[in-house]
Amino acid sequence: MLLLTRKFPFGRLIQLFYGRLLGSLALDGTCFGDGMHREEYIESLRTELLDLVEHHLSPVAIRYGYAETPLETNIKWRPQVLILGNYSSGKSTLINDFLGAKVQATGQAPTDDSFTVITWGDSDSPEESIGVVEERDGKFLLGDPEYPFEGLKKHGQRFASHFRLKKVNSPFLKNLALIDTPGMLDSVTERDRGYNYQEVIGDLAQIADLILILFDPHKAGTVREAHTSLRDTLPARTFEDRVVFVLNRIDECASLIDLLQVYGTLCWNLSQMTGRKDIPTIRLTYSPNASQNSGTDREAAGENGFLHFLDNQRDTLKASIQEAPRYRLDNLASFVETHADRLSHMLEALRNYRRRMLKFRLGSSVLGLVASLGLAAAGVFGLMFTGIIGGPDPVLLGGGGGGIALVLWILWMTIVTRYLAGRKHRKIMNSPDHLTPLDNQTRRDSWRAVTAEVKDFLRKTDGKFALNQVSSDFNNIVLVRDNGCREIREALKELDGIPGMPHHSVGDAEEVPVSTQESGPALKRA
Ligand SMILES: Nc1nc2c(ncn2[C@@H]2O[C@H](COP(=O)(O)OP(=O)(O)OP(=O)(O)O)[C@@H](O)[C@H]2O)c(=O)[nH]1
Ligand SMILES: [Mg+2]
Repeated sequence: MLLLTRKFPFGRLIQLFYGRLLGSLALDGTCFGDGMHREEYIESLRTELLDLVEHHLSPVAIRYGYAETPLETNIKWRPQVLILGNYSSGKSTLINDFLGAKVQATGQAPTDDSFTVITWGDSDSPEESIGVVEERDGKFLLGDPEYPFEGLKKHGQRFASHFRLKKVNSPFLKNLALIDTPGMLDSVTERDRGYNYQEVIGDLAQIADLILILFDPHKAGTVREAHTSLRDTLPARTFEDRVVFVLNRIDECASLIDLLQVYGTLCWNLSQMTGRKDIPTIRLTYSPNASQNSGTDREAAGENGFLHFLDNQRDTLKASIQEAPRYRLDNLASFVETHADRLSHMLEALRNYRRRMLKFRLGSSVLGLVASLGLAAAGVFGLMFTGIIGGPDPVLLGGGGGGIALVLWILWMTIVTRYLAGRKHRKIMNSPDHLTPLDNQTRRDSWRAVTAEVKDFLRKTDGKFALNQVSSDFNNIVLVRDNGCREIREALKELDGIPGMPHHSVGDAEEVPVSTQESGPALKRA
């Protein structure tokens, strides 16, 4: 409870969180086994984090041109799970299975060429069966500020006509939204989409809290699009936390050997994609419904006996998806960390710029003053010695000399100093890297992310802005960066450490007994 005594921007967050936590514990020792309590805690932490972004980071980000829209615009909506995969890999079937109704169209061959955001919508009567209660088009979805998709407008009309919203009264959607995507195709057909598919995927991946990538046994090697879209857009450190690989439709493998071959091919391709030697966890799943409907339920017919030895990791996947709100907290924490870090670097550079320019102007004005006084004195004495002016009247001499010195100093300041300051400003604009120390990779990375914004701000203001305002903004952001971020991490760690409050990492699930941290297929226990 040490955290409670600290005085940080997060004092309120921590107090609120732990206050409720302790209150609940006192009332009911078993509260953590109760999903509702856990959801409430996650929700209050989420609200506080958004509050922090809205009140501490966004105003500063907008003031200095770091962001054009408030930073929270893209993160304030509900947690999202993005579902990617080859065409016909079973994305829509998986979604329908989880929702408990046929909400998305399914079928062999490329079926759906739209991005569908599926979110919670209340039905008129509680008895109504699960289904779509409201449907809206892409124009609405891209224009309504309630949703975080305004940034996707840049992908044009063709994309807008392939983007839609469905509200479904399925309890599965109470705390999250799913995004179904058109299947990945090969590069030739890709050109006909009419919008840049990979960029759209990249933008959606950035706001998604969890990304499922589905493969099926027929196309286990097709990872080109997934590779380009995700590796280029997701920050490297969040890639592994956010992405879940799924080998779906495994019931269609002819035998265990067939499955192992497919699995091996997929592992090889994934290791090429991730650039790592270790194999990411791959979930092995199939849809019992689809399997029966397609008449390939060879497990029941006894043909496909190998399925008896494997866990269908459908439930594991479901549990992972339902953990999306928890991933959202992690992502929000990373979001705050990244932006606080970059913003503080930007402000540090602006503060250093202003300090340097003020120091330069001060130095120049002192030099100008000394030079003006010297020149004025020399001039007055020169005129006296050459007899151009008469007797040495000290008042007249002092006044005349002072006047000349003042004129010279004003000329110095308005012409020489202004010229030299302009030259210095241009020099800094040409090589801004010297504004702050760049002694490690983290600093170099954050600097690369804000260099353009720093230059833009200096160009727009012509280098004229208040030093004390920048310094005070810098100090506040540093407080968020150093203390606030640490406290968020501590709060998240403690949340995970409390007994009865399991945190499923992407590789974990409660219901399935086999350790899912292993990367091999999940064998059933005897
Ligand atoms: N046997 C079997 N068939 C499946 C499974 N999952 C999906 N299918 C079938 O595979 C076909 C394609 O499934 P969809 O869910 O439409 O696939 P999709 O990935 O949404 O396809 P696109 O939207 O076209 O990219 C459908 O006919 C499904 O019935 C499965 O686990 N086993
Ligand atoms: Mg589909």
